[in-house]
Amino acid sequence: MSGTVSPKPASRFVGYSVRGGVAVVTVDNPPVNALSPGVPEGLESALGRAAADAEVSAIVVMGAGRTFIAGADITTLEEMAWGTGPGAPALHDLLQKIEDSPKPVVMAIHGAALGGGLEVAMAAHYRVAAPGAQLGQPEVNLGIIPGAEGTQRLPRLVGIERALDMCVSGKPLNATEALAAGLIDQVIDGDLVEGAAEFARRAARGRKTRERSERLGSPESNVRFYVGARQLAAKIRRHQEAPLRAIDAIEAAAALPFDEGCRRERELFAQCVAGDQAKALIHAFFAERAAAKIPGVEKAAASPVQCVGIVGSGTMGGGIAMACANAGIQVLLSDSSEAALSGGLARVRQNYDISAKRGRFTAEQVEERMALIRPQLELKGFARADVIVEAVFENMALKKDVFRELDAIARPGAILATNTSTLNIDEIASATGRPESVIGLHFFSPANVMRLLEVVRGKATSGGAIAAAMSFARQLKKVGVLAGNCPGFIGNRMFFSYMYETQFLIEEGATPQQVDDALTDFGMAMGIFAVDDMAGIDVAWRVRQELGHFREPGVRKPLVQDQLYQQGRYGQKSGKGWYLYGEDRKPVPDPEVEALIERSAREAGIARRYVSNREIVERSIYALANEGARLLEEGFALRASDIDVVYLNGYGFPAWRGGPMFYAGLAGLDQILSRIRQFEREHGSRWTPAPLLVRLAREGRTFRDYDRERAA
Ligand code: T1G
Repeated sequence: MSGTVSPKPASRFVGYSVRGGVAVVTVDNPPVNALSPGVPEGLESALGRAAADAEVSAIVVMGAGRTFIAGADITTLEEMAWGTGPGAPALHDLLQKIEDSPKPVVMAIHGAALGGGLEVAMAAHYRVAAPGAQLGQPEVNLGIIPGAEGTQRLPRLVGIERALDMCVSGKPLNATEALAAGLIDQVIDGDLVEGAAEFARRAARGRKTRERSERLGSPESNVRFYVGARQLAAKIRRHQEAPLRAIDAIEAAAALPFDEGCRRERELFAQCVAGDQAKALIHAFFAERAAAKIPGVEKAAASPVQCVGIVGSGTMGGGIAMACANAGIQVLLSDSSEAALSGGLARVRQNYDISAKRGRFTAEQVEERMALIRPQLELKGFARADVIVEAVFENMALKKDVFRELDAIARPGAILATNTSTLNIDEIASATGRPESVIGLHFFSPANVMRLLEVVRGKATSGGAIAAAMSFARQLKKVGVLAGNCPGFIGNRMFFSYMYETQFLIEEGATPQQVDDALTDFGMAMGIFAVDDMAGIDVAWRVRQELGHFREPGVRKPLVQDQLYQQGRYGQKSGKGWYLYGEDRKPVPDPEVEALIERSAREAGIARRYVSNREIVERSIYALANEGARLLEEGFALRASDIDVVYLNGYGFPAWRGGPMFYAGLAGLDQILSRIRQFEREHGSRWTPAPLLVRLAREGRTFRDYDRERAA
């Protein structure tokens, strides 16, 4: 193929070359070609050059490296949200220039065309994509709506119903779906640039997307789509503003001329980006990525884990096996008896069958996964495992025996991990001659579903082992967060304060249901008593014994949970705990429990009173933040944002509130401190404010400021 390549790039971010009469304009802003300041300008100037280039009859726009364009630069959006920067560059001029180009413009998409990336693509006359491409408007994940005319062009290409679904769910379409939906014109199997250039050469001038109206429906026919979209938003994005505003903007697309619709979108975008939900969700986006960075530890060189050994095929072991098999990793799953092992495997099979019934996997995918899981009665085969995860009963002597045995078998350099949620990693490591390879991998139940993986470093754990564990988390598509070795690590240590506080609240006058309702209204995925019933009251009891909670004299001890345990009310598994459970597993308040609470309070001389929902939320959430501040200062968490990531991904904390530490900053640390001081006066030393909280509140700073200063 003949072609000339420009010796000079069109701008720092945009390359320009000509192949056989087609200008190839390449966005090059690693890692994901975000539309940072300079990129839209570079694109505009490249388009101008192509327009003036007599040799050029059509234009292809593509992305360099691993992706097309992943959208607006979220760092500039964050500045916009906080009002600290000039804001995101306006894309309107660029979009108009693309759409008005006298020569046909073809977008050649591979990797991600997300947010502003898709909006740029939709302004073109044609779009072609590689088979692996993803096209979407994920702005809702950041608490905003598409801000570059996406809510106006998308429905013109894919129709109102599909556009609503994409903007409310935030889920991208793959290339096949995008083709069927009308979002792209062709899937290109071979060389993308070549294919796109060929497509461009044959392309006619093409229509402007703004001028298409045939898929916009009529106000009457659309009503049911708007109703459906609002129902979807209420279901999957409860309490969130942005999905509702996206629906408003799409309604405007159908009701108003294009330019007016764009104006409406801009207003709605501006409302969203200035709100607390956008601040929180943008925080969550960067927090998750920051968690992967560990000072002093290099990211592991890419050598993916091929084989994992798991000791124990119970609920946790089985779930971990599924998480690994889902990532295509071979699993050696062991247990001490034939019966236990076949029971464990049967549970795994049953869970997969349920997923298959729900349409998450095909029968074939289930078989592929089952084939990856090899049962073993002995640990000998573990010699070839890259990672070994111990998931036996929560008992120190037993775990030490397992590690002693593993030490004799595992290959040098293998990661020896324990899934303990409570026990001391250093003591477990002491059973081996290689404590540097021993680490905690605290999976959350169900381990094949929950995204969080706490990676717990012992005092001897090497940087290499930490790096390998973090990269293993990524391979499992989980978010790894590094925690220090203290009782409960990050998540459960904070959870204890939260859980016990809510138990005191019911003794003082609230009911489990009132507490749970107040917490779910706040945004928690589940109420705490429902969580306790799901996790098992017997499990919580055992943890209390193991960690010696309430052994110190003078500490207020919750009155009811031990009684539930003694009555065999273990929660969902026994049909009753804090609540009663029928077939549907929905918690039903139990008058017997309420009577038990009242009686226990009376006997302990606790005067019952009216407890407001506000007090419930403050005492539970501030208990989290106060304990979080302590473990941050003590060095058991690297950043406040890591604590947020733990709560967002492991404990059902609402993402649109950013996590407990971020939420505390928005609520005002001075405000929180003064409430905590009041609680301290009323309830004593368990409410003593964390020194770090006191210091930050005094200085008028937040945990976010604290993280930023320490990162700088
Ligand atoms: N802006 C800035 N940085 C970004 C970015 C973005 N849009 N996307 C990713 N990064 C950084 C990220 O922080 C990380 O940095 C690195 O890139 C690799 O990301 C006008 C308002 C594209 C699917 O929401 O979904 O457009 O940690 O680890 O797993 O309407 O990143 O290496 O320093 O996630 O391969 C809409 C967000 C914006 C896309 C790649 N776009 N990104 O996943 O890598 S709003 C999005 C992603 C908007 C318009 C509006 C994913 C990815 P670091 P990564 P990955």
